[in-house]
Amino acid sequence: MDKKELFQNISDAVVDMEEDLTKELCEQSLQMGIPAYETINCGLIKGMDRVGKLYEEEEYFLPEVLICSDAMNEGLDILKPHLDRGIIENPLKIVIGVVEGDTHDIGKNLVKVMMEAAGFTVYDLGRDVPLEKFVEEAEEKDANLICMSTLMTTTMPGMKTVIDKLNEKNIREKFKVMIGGGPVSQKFANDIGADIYTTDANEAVRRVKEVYSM
Ligand code: B12
Repeated sequence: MDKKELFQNISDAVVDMEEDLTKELCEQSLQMGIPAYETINCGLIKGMDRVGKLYEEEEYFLPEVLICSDAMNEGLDILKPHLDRGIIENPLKIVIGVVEGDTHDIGKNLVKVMMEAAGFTVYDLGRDVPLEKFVEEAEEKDANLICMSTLMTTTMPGMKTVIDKLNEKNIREKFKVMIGGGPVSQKFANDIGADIYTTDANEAVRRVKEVYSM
């Protein structure tokens, strides 16, 4: 089996809710010497993206989606210890969370894993995070970057509220703000004055490194 085929099989195993097979294939990827981050991006995340689409098409319902995400997490558990942690002398400090009112955290967790793998220090506030907490924690941890995730249109305005709070306290310049999640777009990011928007976890790391010239 070549790499491309293996990634396809991992993505299929997630979609087919095959926890054991997902684990087995992730182990195989390590034996083949494939970098863990590549298997996460090209196998596990691809699979979960397809699951999201199947849900939208009403082929899958929530119980199926949750079993798929269990399979993805089993795979992540195998791969995470093998992620090459980037070694950075003064790692960026990142505060990340899902905005108030929203409990979808699968995507946020993936962004966190990829950020940690890049060598950044990540403070995870979890999901359904009170908006004020983003500001408080960023100040307390002396963070460089605030990352916010949301999957629902109804909770998107919370991202703007956080930026407004930073402005009110005259500390907006201290932090970069990065946003992401299903309904979020570059246009929305521009409208609310966020600094960085990306569509996926891997791109998120690339853009952060670009912005900080790393
Ligand atoms: C899984 C899921 C759930 C699970 C969540 C489990 C969990 N722990 O996260 C459960 C079953 C709990 C759930 C509940 C609900 N859900 Co739901 N759910 C989904 C589903 C099917 C998949 C989301 C997902 O995990 N995708 C896979 C991940 C990997 O993708 P992702 O999150 O987009 O993340 C990637 C990128 O967006 C990006 N990214 C994400 N965050 C960030 C952050 C930053 C900073 C950056 C840079 C990038 C980034 O990187 C990630 C990896 O590449 C979506 C449909 C869909 N297609 O998205 C609906 C969906 C999000 N849910 C929806 C709804 C309505 C609900 C409920 C309100 C349902 C209900 N009536 O009870 C509740 C929410 C309750 C609440 N208050 O939060 C709607 C939202 C509609 C809207 N537009 O607002 C959706 C779109 C389904 C739909 N079409 O109706 N849900």
